[in-house]
Amino acid sequence: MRFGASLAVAFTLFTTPAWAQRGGIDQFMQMDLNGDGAVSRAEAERVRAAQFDRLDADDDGFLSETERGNGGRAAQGFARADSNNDGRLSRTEAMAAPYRGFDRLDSNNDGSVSSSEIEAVRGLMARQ
Ligand SMILES: [Ca+2]
Ligand SMILES: [Ca+2]
Ligand SMILES: [Ca+2]
Repeated sequence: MRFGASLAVAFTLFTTPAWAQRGGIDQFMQMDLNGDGAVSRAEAERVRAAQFDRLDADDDGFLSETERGNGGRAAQGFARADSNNDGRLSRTEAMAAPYRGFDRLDSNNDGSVSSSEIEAVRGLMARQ
């Protein structure tokens, strides 16, 4: 099972051209757990849950500031996801955070980012 996608992918999911050029799309495709060439919302959620568990070092179901680390996009994503502002991120908050990049890549909003949707983004990048 491949849970190697970066935190930025699972939590913040930026889809700027710069992000894509840095290999963001390839990272995104690491979330295709069943290898069918598409990333479903369920796969994105599984990857996010797995990353939450990996970061939750003391297994209390919350990510503290220490556990989530400082700086970087992942930390920013965590800060935004902390909806009750108690400085820690519950599993519920983490799972409820927006899947921005996913939603943006899923251009027909069918809950799955298909290979053709990915190719469309790659095509846009190629023209830039
Ligand atoms: Ca898949
Ligand atoms: Ca914890
Ligand atoms: Ca779609």
